[in-house]
Amino acid sequence: MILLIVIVGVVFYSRSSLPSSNSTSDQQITQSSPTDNQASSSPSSDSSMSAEESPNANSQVKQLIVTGSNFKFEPSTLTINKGDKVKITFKNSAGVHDFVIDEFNVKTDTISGGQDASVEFTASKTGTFEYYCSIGNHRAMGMVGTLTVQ
Ligand SMILES: [Cu+2]
Repeated sequence: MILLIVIVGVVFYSRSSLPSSNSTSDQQITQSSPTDNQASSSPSSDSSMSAEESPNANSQVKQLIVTGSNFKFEPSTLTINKGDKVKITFKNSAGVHDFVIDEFNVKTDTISGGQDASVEFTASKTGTFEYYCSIGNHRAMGMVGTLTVQ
């Protein structure tokens, strides 16, 4: 009886120890695979970061389009951030107009309908500034808009 119990005990022990040795080898496999993934994924994430940086560097100039007509600007409000380099393309759809922001020394040529003119400036200060058409009494007739630098 004692011998049988010992045999059963040995068999049971060896069976229970076998799966445990298998599971440790499984752990080694699963431990090594995440490090392989990290090693392979980190160079790809680096390359994607550098790929994102170069378009950002190219798009540092903020492009805005303002359309002018008799006698309004569209849009009549613009919002940019302090420090932004801004390029405003003034598209004149009808009449003879220009586009002026006194505070940033912005003034396009006077252009007629169908033409466009662009100006570039850096929004060096925060506040709300008026852009307007300086031709005749156009400003008083509604050719004004508000530029907000936040
Ligand atoms: Cu005008």
